[in-house]
Amino acid sequence: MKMIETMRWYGPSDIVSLIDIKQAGCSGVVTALHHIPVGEVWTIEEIEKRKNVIEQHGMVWSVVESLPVHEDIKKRAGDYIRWISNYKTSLKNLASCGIHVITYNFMPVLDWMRTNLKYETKTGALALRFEQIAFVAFDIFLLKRPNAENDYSAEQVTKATAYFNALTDESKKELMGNCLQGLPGSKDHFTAEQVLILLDGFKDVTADILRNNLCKFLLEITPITDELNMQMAIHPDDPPYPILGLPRIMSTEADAQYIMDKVPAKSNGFCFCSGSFGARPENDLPRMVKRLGSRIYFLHLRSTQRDNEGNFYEANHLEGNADMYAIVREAVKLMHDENREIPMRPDHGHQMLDDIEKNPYPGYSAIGRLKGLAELRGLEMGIRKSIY
Ligand code: CS2
Ligand code: MN
Repeated sequence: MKMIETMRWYGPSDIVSLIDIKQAGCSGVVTALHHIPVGEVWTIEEIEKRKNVIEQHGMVWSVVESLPVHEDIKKRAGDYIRWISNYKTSLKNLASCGIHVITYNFMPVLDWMRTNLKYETKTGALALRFEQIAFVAFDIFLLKRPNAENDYSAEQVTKATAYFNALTDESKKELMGNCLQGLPGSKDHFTAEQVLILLDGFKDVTADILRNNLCKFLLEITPITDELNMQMAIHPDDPPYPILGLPRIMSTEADAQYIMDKVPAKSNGFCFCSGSFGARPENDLPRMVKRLGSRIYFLHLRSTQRDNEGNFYEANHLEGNADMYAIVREAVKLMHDENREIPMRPDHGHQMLDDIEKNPYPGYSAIGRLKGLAELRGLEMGIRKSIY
């Protein structure tokens, strides 16, 4: 049993083409209908259209990433009943088209957050980076979130002030743009005003409330996904701790265990993202693969290099803090023991060689991901052949 090798494709507007993905050696494609507004139904017609393009290139649509969850569902407010009903319809439509693995996340307002999208690594390849003090400076001085400074230590505020004062106008603009990236798959940026309004909508939503809302949502959809043999794979928070005063509920093994206990349905599972979980030192990644085991439906393999101040950058796939050998070893054993194949994608890659002149979605370069995939594939084969 081996991992199903896939890459994410953002659809027809992605400068990385299906031909590129095929040549990288993938049998599967991970994509979403990014043009459909969050909450609206994915019709069979639209799903088929996308599926056909992928199949014309000799690959299959292995995983949906993401079927996004409307903010109202996370808050359990507004039109959430309608959005849940739409979500169920989209799930049924996907299943009827033969697509069964669905990734989503339950991070309020934003998806992942980085302060630098072009951090120069020692080879000159560019990586995504999260720098704590830059982020504090963004929060207090650029976003101007009310009372933001109360969330940080006096030392952090002092450092962020000095950092901010030393920035040129151009660097300020860049930091702002990096932090206000839109959702994956969109080239639009949020404005500070939009984000402040969205954040305000979550001001009364504590982590307990958010967790509860996630469980209620899962209790509503999993009877359907169980029946249709689907696999729901929640993606962890990135970075895996609260930011901008927002609650986070999928950052640790205990968080994952909690929703597994509350919603035991078989279709309630995980997208194990080693890069997201790995930004938190106490997350023991190989142990998590072992413990979450049969509920892991999708693997995102990536490593981060952390320092003591809470900064991290995305390292080469086999370097950084994640023990990729031990993680892949657990995954190989899991697939062998359960006699199943798990889809995997190299999650993000450096911008390198020809990628540098191009303008790929941040993290989704062609050559950097190809390199990551090639390394991971070799690692997996070596482990598999040495054990079985
Ligand atoms: C992805 C996430 O690009 C990434 O970091 O792993 O954006 C992921 O697609 C979503 O959180 C899943 O809903
Ligand atoms: Mn990921």
